[in-house]
Amino acid sequence: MGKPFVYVTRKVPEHCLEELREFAEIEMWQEEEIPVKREVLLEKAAKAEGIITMLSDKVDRELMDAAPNLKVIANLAVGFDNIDVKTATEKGIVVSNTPDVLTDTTADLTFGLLMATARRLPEAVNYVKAGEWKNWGPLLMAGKDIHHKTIGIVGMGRIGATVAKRATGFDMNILYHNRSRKPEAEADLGARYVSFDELIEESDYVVCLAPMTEDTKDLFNYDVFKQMKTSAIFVNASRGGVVLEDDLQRALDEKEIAAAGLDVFRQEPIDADHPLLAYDNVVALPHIGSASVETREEMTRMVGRHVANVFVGRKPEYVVNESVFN
Ligand code: 8YV
Repeated sequence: MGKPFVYVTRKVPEHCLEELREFAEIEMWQEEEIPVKREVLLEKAAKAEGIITMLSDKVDRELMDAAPNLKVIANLAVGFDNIDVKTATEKGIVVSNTPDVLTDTTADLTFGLLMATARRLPEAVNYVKAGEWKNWGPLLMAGKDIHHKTIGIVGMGRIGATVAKRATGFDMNILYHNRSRKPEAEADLGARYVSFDELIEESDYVVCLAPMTEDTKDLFNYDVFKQMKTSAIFVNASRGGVVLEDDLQRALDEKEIAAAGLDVFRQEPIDADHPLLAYDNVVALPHIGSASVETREEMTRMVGRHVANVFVGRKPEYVVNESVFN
């Protein structure tokens, strides 16, 4: 009997899948620029026992119905809103994800995005590169201070808590809102648990790191932006679906908030004519929270291990639907 077939829906660092190769025949979508075509995915799924997937590659019922031999879906991400976990569980398919390994890297990027937005770094870089720097004045590209300001973290999971840790280095006052209290963050980092409304009203920096769920979908609407300080900066490094982008645009137009730093969008990738790109006070990134070479390699090794584990009847380290093992 041949080795089980595994399809990888995006180009990943191939050398990190060496261990998995001992257990599986691996094929990978090779285009860097274009996401895997749906018809290709459906065709590959028909013989796949494992799928390594990520981001907006939808793993829905149609795909799982087309994959009668599928045993494991390993997501190269901590978020798994691209996967219909309920259907996978019904079908006994293991779903795994990659938390922890990307926590520091994503927290670094989130804090970097906050700083870039507050201190107008992309605008300043473009200004110099465009040869517009002809003079110097005290208020040239003047931004907002970060130190000693209040950061409000919505979603105090692993990444939220690590951003809070970064914030302590800037002597920030830390507020958080989360489904559950985090005593360690309160004791170790001095973070204060507050209601969502209090966080929105009191924070100079509102940072969203909450996962995409029914509760967080469209959470940041016009009324929420209006409730923020007019000097507030909104940073989103979780999922685009938590923000109503038209409402954010309106809040920026009406100067209800000062600026936004966005690593994620409702529909990714975005085009150059996306309305939010027209704002100087919006810093937009192409969903690169966990995108360091080291972390991407580690994530790839991890999904490889998860798939290999399932093939040898072992439970992977991070399983989203534990009940398939009961
Ligand atoms: C992923 C992310 O790398 O982990 C997540 O949830 O958003 C990123 O770290 C990206 O979504 C690709 O799957």
